[in-house]
Amino acid sequence: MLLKYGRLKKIHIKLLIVVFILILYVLVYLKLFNNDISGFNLPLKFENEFEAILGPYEAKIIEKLGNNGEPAYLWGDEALEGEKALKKFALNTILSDRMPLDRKLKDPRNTKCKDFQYDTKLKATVIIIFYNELLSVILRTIWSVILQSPEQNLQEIILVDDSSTDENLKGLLDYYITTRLKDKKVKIIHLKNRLGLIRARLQGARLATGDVMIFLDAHCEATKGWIEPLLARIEEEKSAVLVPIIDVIEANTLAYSTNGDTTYQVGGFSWSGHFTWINIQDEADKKKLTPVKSPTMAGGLFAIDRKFFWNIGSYDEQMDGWGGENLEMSFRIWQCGGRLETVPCSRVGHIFRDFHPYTFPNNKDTHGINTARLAHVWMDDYKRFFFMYQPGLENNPVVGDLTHRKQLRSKLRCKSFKWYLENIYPEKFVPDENVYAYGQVKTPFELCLDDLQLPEDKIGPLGLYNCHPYTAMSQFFSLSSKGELRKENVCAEVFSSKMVQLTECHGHKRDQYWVFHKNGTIYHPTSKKCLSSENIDIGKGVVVDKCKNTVYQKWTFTNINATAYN
Ligand code: UD2
Ligand code: MN
Repeated sequence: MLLKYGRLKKIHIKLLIVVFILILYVLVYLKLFNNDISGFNLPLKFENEFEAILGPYEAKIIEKLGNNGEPAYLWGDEALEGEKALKKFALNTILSDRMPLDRKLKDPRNTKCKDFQYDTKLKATVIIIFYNELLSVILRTIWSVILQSPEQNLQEIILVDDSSTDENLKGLLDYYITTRLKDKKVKIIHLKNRLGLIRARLQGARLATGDVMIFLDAHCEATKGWIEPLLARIEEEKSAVLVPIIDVIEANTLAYSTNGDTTYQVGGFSWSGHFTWINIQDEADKKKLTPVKSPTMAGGLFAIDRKFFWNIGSYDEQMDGWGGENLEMSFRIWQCGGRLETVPCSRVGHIFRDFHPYTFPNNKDTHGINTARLAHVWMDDYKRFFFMYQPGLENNPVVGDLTHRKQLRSKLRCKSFKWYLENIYPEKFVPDENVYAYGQVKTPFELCLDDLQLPEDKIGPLGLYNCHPYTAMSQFFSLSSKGELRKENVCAEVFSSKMVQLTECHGHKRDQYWVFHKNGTIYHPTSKKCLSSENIDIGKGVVVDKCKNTVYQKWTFTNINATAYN
């Protein structure tokens, strides 16, 4: 008995040791592999080195350069270097380095905004994420937030370094914060692995303690009075997610430019899954200075109640890299009971770059994959249009598991995408709803109307091409209930009484009015001519011609509603 007891004791001890070692392993593993934050703790010996870099850099700043948001220029060699930098980084980095980090900007708001009193005590955590952004640009973003936000409304600024490889963004930035931004409530975390902007924002959000979180790209400048109307609106309506008017900071001269103080646009989307700017539809809304409904948001700059952010499903954590998260969040907010609004009295500048100055790991099309995820979860049957652009992603395992997001949707009892379209974005054109006819538009020779790969924001000829054996968006046209022969945003219009161009739809223009006859002609009443493929080479634009009832003027649509014929 005794012996047995002794042996048991030994086994216990051994077990304990094993468990202890296991725990140790887990701890070491977590420490090494998680994306735990590493706060900064500068080795003192580096301090002198950092000062030796920062001192001369600060001494070279040119006073009043870019003051009031005016366009700024450098001379001689630096001007040339600036041009090169613009080509390389889509940003004049040389100019930014010479410009004061706390430059003054004009107040871009509508003057009436200045009369509003916002009495809000809410505190915001401003979250700024970055990957290899220019140090001076990041610092200008931070300074603008500090200088333009009332002390009582700013809880903290959290910087999230998405594992940048640029050395300046490690020690030097930390050093700047400890020395130049002491007591300014600025915190920084350096992620150990690159997580992409969506998960980087989530990491920041997890540390936030303010009532409200405001996300900013790392190349922004906040202007006077930017934060108060955002906070005041959230105080009044916790489920309102808000975007400021996003002004343009020009990448070459860093000029702060606006569309004036009365006109601005809100967010829309294209069926290919891209964010677009759209005009406000409601005339009364156009004149309002109070928050205005926005169907979607651009994604980089927005304010949200912290608790509401988590309750409504934060972000889709399986979204990688860049892109798509903004439409996902926009649809989710509207469909699940929130509101998305643009606040015209809050304005923030953003440097719009012509290309991404960074690369993505593994060259993945993260925008496409992320959008496929949101299409599956939020767009119901309407996802058909997106997948016409991206057929390769429809059933592709790269899109990943969607169970959690679908569960979220049912848990929150979110409304359908149809509801969203009908109630929030009724002006959005649905290519196969409320139209006379849609699909491929064919000649008897198996040639089809084709947009000839016209970019979404451009105008160009209505082309002719070999019909594809599958439904491609480039050959998908609709004859709308208004008699437009159109794609998403462009309508066929007759120019110089012969040529047919795809140009922005106007809704009322007679030049964009077509009638489809039972005999297969597509008639243009204004010119009294018919759409014709006669003598048109493949890859060229079709024309209108005297109506002759020939085979060249015969067209068929894949789908026709009975009401189509006049
Ligand atoms: C727009 C948004 C951006 C984001 C994106 C879609 C605006 C003004 N900007 O593109 O915020 O919603 O659409 O996803 O609405 N970054 C990382 N890790 C990365 C890549 C980028 O932290 O792997 C940072 C980057 O440094 C920047 C921010 O994410 O601060 C947004 O990136 P961007 O400025 O290149 O995106 P943008 O403005 O073209
Ligand atoms: Mn940006």
